[in-house]
Amino acid sequence: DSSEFVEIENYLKANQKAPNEELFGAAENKNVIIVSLESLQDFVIGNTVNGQEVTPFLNDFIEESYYFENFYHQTGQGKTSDSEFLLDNSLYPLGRGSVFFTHGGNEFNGTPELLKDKGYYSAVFHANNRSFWNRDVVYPRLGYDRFFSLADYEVTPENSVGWGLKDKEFFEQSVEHMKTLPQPFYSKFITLTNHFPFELDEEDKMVDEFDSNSRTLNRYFPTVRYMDEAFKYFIEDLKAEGLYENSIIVVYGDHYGISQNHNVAMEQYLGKEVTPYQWTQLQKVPMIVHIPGEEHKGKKISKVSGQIDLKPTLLHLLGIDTKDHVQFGSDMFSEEKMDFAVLRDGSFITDKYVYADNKCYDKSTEEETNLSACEPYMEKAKQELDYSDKIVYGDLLRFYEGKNYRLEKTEDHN
Ligand code: GP9
Ligand code: MN
Repeated sequence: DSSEFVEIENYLKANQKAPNEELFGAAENKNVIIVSLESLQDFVIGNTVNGQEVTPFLNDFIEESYYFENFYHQTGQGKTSDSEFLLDNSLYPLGRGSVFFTHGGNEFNGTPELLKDKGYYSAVFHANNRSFWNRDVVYPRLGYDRFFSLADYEVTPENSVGWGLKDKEFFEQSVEHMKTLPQPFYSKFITLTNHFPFELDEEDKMVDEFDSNSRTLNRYFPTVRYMDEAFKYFIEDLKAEGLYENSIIVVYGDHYGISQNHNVAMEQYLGKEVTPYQWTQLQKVPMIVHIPGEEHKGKKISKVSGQIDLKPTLLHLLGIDTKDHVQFGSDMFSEEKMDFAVLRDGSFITDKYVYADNKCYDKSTEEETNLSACEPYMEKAKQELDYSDKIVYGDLLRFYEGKNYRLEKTEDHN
C-alpha cells in the first residue's frame, strides 16, 4: 500500500548522491544513442584469441570515452528485457521470469517518459518481432514514441544469420530510420548477431575460433569480433550523417553470453579456475560513455557500478536533477557514489570484497576470507532487492507524486 511506498521513498532519499558537478548537464539537449551489445562480457575487452584482438574497435573507442571497468550486469531470467528494465527504470528485475512479461502493465517513470518534458522524442531499434519479450506492450508504458522492429527492416536470407538480421545490416538500415527522427532524440539500439549459439557466416569471421571442448565458447570470439566491426561501421555512419557530434553515446553489454556450463573451457581460456569469485567477476560487462567535447578527458573509471546506475547517470549528464526520483542506482560519475553492485542472485561486489555463493572473497587475494568482512553489506544488498521487488509486485509507482505532477501537466496541456 502507500505507507509501504513512503518507507521505501525515505530509504531512497537517504541514499541519494549528489551529481558530479563538472559533468552535470555536460550533454544537455544532445541526442542520446544507447547501444545494447548482445551478450558482451568484459573479459574480451583488450583481450585476444590466437593473438588476434577480439574487440579492436571498442578498444580504440574506449580511449576517447569514459570506460567503467567495474560495471556489472544485474539481469535475471529476462535477459535482454531485464537489462532494458534496469536501464530505463533504475529498478531491479525480478528473481524469476521476465518483469516485462509479469509486470509490464505497471506504472513506470521510464527515462523516455521523463525526457518528454525536455522535448525529447524516443525510439527503439531492434530487428526482431515486436512482441518478443512483450516489448510492444511495455515500450509505450516506458514512454517510447516509436519502436522500429522487424517489419521496419528489409530482412532476407542473404542478410541474416542466427537470430535474424546481421548487425552490420541492422545498423546500416537503422541509420536511415534515424535520420527521420525529430531531434533531440533518446534512442536505443539492440544488436542480435552475438547471441547464443553464436552462428556466423564464413565471410564474416575475422578472428579464429577458440580451441576447447565448448563449441559455444569457441564460436563466441568470432561473433564478438563481428559485432565490434558492425559497431565501428555504425560510428562511421553517424559521423557521415552529422549525428556523432551532437549525440552522447552509451554502450554496454546486456548480460553474459557464456553460461556456467562452459566453465571448463573458460578456465582453459582464462588460465585460472572459475571459482564463485571468478564467476562473479565474469559478470562484468563493458560500459562506455562517449560525450562530444570530452574526448581528451576520456578515462577509465574503476568505481564499482551496475546497470541500475545507468538512469541517474544519464539524466544528470542531460542536466536533469533526480533527487526526488524513485531509483535504486546512483550517478556513476559522482564522487559520493558508493562502490557497490548487487547482482540479481544476491551476490554483491564492493571496492574490497565479493560476496558469492554464501562466501566472502577478498579482491586483493581473490581468495575466500572470513564472512564477517562481507557482513556489513549483506543487509543492504537484501534491502535493495527487497524494496525494489515490493515496488514491482505492488505496482507502487502508482503512489509516486512526481507521476501525478506529470499527468496533471499533460492534462492541462490537452
Ligand atoms: C531478442 C533479443 C535477444 O529480441 O533481445 O534476447 P535475449 O535472449 O538475449 O534476452
Ligand atoms: Mn540479450
